[in-house]
Amino acid sequence: MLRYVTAGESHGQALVTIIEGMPAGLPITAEEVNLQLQRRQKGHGRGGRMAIETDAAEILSGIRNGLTTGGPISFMIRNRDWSNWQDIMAVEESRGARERSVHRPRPGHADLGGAMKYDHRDMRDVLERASARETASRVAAGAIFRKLLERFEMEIYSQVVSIGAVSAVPQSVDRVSVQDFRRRVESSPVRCPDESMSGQMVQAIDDARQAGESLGGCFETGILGVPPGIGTYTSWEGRLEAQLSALIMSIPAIKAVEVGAGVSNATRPGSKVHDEIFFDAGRGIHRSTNRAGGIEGGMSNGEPIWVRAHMKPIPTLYKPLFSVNTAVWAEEKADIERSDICAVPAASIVGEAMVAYGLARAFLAKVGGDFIGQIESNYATYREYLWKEWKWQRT
Ligand code: EPS
Repeated sequence: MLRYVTAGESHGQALVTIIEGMPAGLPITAEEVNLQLQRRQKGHGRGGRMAIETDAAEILSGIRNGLTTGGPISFMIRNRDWSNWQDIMAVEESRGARERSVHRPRPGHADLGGAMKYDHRDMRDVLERASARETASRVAAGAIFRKLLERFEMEIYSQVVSIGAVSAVPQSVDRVSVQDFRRRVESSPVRCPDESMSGQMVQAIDDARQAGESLGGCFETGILGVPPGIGTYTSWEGRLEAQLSALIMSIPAIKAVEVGAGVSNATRPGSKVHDEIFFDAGRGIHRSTNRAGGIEGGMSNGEPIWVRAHMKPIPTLYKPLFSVNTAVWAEEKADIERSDICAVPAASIVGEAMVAYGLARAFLAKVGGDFIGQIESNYATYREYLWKEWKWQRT
């Protein structure tokens, strides 16, 4: 079973990740991992922390001579900013530890709930772990899962659909259009492929910054090239839409997820929602719509998988809302921690990493093995069966 755990605090010494269950024989380099980390640091609206860090993974185990060994893969991402927090974040008792104590919880963040749950009178003990800084670990792990999927011609993409009240018309992605799509997304400061809307999103972020506000928005992430039959209807927890939704919802500040056109599908009659099935000798079984987002009945159906995530505005406001100072039990304005104004572009990279993990886990559950060659053989057999018996092939 493919799984991973992350550890580390935003201003601690480092973020640490351990992955178990990766098959042996997959080529991967720290450079490929760091490329994804660099993508996560970008995005108009990111805060001052991104100017301090140059996130990079130091691989400590599970990869030798450029190939996974099948053993646990571990790596760490050092926090450059730690040098400014060594006293406050000291492991041993330290006089300076409480210099940056937090007693005015930010509405929308984990501060108050975490303090109650763990009896943290200094809420810094909550926010250091609750910080979106943790997503750097997920993006680094996602780089490895992504490499596994690409070995089997499955590729991940994402786009920003809206920021605040500025919405673009989301662009559908397929194998023909994906290269040009990627070029336009990666050249946008907010990862929106529509250049004109991209400019309006940047303006909305600048206006929010001026007003002491923060902004959320919506991003879409998807996977091309997934064969039918990944995931299962036979158990509730095996349903692929449930697995991917939970992974996306686990990203800090994500408050709603839809699979395919899930929200608008709920407003339409069935004949305007379900994707009709067609057949011809050349193409075999195929569809001309994909409102289901590539998943039906808990399983991939062979169409591109796409999900959309709706992110709340970042809780830290430079014009803070009311809160309660729990050190003196008086109503006061909330604490201000250095923060982003908008992190939707960054969150779309985290979303890519989470769907990469969900798909890799479900893919290995279907055609897995202990080493890449074994998986290649299993997958080739499955693909031949799909065409021979069910006239399905990747288009
Ligand atoms: C982030 C690191 C954090 C925040 C931000 C994202 O670093 P710092 O707290 O030192 O500024 O900038 O986290 C949040 C906005 C949040 O609310 O958790 C990162 O690495 O993505």
